[in-house]
Amino acid sequence: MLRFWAMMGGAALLVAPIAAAASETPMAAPAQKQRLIVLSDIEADPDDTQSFTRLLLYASEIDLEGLIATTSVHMKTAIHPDSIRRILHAYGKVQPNLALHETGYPGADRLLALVRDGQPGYGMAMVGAGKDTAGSRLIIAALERTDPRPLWVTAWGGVNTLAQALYTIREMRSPAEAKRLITKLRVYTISDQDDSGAWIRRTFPDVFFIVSPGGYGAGTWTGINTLIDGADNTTISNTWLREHIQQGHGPLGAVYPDVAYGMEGDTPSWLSLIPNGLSVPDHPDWGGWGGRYEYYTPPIATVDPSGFSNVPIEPETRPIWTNAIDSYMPWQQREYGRAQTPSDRQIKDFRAGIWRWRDDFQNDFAARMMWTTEPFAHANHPPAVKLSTPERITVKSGQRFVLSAIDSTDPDGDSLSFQWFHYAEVGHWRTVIPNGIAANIHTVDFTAPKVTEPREAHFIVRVSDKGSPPLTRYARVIVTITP
Ligand SMILES: [Ca+2]
Ligand SMILES: [Ca+2]
Repeated sequence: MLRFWAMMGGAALLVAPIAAAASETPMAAPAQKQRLIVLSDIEADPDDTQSFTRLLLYASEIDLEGLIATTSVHMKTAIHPDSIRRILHAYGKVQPNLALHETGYPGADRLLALVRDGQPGYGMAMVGAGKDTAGSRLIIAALERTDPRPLWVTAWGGVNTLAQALYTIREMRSPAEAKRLITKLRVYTISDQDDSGAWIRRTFPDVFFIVSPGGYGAGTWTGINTLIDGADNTTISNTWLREHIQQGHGPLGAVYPDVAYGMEGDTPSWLSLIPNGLSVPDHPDWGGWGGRYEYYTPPIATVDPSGFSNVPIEPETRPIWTNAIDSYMPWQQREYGRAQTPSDRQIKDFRAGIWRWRDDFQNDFAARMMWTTEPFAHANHPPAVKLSTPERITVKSGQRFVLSAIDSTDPDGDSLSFQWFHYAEVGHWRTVIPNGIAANIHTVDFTAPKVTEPREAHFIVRVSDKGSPPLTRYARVIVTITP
């Protein structure tokens, strides 16, 4: 109880006694985790080191299966696996403290054993017979492992080590076996940082592939660090990073380098693998911390073809998961007896699918960095969202329906805030369905619009605690509306 009062800043709130029941044992790691192999051109830009620092704080929630040093168009003749090991050594110093907060953090030795050299040179010139590397062999071994889950490979630089793995699979396995392995792949590349991403898409038209091809000006990933005009950009400022990540937060925070070009341009490739109740990785069109993507063949005119890229930009040959436009109205904070509501200002942009969650995932990062040095009682932990209604319901046109997250809890006993909304870009009903009453309460009612054939609408509840920093988790309800 004392801890609870301290976390509330001693504010004179009337608190239900349930707060005293707050747990101080580590939270349980999620039962189902995504598998991830990272390809990184670490040292081409300090931001790969930033992305690794953040990723290791989620090593309890994502099964890391390979950390591979690669080249890219920005660093064509060198790879730096030792730079990955350096971050892992810093992680090793804080892993015991992280384990006070959540189960499932692997020891540094286990992660050090996953570091590999990828292709030592640039692009497709380094792919072919006799060019297997430790990195490409690790990818094949991971695909061949008996595991029903998909395997994510995210490229933070060039992707030719994956191209080599696919080349070898095509040459050395039967067509049926190759198809079986390739079906397990989920690829996300941060733009095209060598010429092998386009080759993979052309040569293996069935590979699940998320990318913003073309110039970096078309990159959805830029939503992580682009300044939003007229909005509050505090959580990506250098001051915020210094205060919440870099300084005074132990050895892992200390390895987080200053921003040189842009903060963590590679992070969106894996951010949606964090199980936060919002992201469903196999549905990039449903949206998540890493952005929202739709499946189509982007015309070359839409991919910033004359923008900065350094890799030849060619027309796409088949559908891929790529840029999708979100409309987002930032919620305004209103003091003195007024409910939080969306502002009048609408941001409609292909990067908004990342922007809209940015404060949430930045605060999550800051809280986990505190986990590296603080005991459980001195740090914040995210709420556990619990729906009181099913995850899928069917209603008729004109029917009123109620969605509730009233039974949500917080491991620290924190007070919770709620936001319910219809995610209008997702599903088959694109007109915003307003809520009947205030949206910032745990139980909200909506009225189904009139449809002429069955339509699906997605509703999200965003649940934030009032800890420091405030942490947010979500739940999604898919409503099928019938005539
Ligand atoms: Ca990179
Ligand atoms: Ca909390």
